[in-house]
Amino acid sequence: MKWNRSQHLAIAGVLLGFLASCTDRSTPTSPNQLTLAFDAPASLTSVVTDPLGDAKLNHHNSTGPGSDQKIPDYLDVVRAEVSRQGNTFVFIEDVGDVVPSNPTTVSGSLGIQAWILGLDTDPTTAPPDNNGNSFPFEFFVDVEWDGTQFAGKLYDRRPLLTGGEAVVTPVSFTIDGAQIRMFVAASSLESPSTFAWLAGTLSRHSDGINAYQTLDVAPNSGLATWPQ
Ligand SMILES: [Ca+2]
Ligand SMILES: [Ca+2]
Repeated sequence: MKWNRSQHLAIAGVLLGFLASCTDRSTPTSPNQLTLAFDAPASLTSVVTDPLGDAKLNHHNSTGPGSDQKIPDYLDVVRAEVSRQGNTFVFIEDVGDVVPSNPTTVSGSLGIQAWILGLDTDPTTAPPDNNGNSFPFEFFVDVEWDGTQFAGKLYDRRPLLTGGEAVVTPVSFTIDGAQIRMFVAASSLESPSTFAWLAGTLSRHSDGINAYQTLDVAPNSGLATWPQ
């Protein structure tokens, strides 16, 4: 089936309805402190770069009023990285500005802002959403701002293949200046040897089918592959 990147991220918005527990946010620090705690072997790392300035509202529908309205640079992805460090996958999004401690409030009953990655760990399956649309991603991992606090979450979408619900579990994360990092146990992803992935940012307003806005995606075309 034909699909596009925005549709991939749309399911994240649907899944945001499952919001549950939260994790304390780290204290923002200078973007000059964007250093990794450890260096991954190149063979276990996948990196995508993305322009600064291409994020916009209504990314999934680039026509109509407000479609080119500028959004804050902290919602503009400039680089994304996936690496495996021992038994942990580390997911990184670098954005164009320091993530504030109190980001712009998103309108609507959910009011969610998300820095998110979709992981296609099984090319033979495409779990459906509640609207019957199928998406390639078995997992989402994200950091969400709900207007009050930040939370890191892993969405296991595989139960949707058999009529179940996505399973949401908290994940550790840090927000350090303009860098968001998420840490997921490899076992939580069934320790895949390879997978395809997409990073992005989105706003989720309510549970409505189109009540979301994809703000930016990286890569801009297709999916990245880990390891690179
Ligand atoms: Ca960008
Ligand atoms: Ca898949």
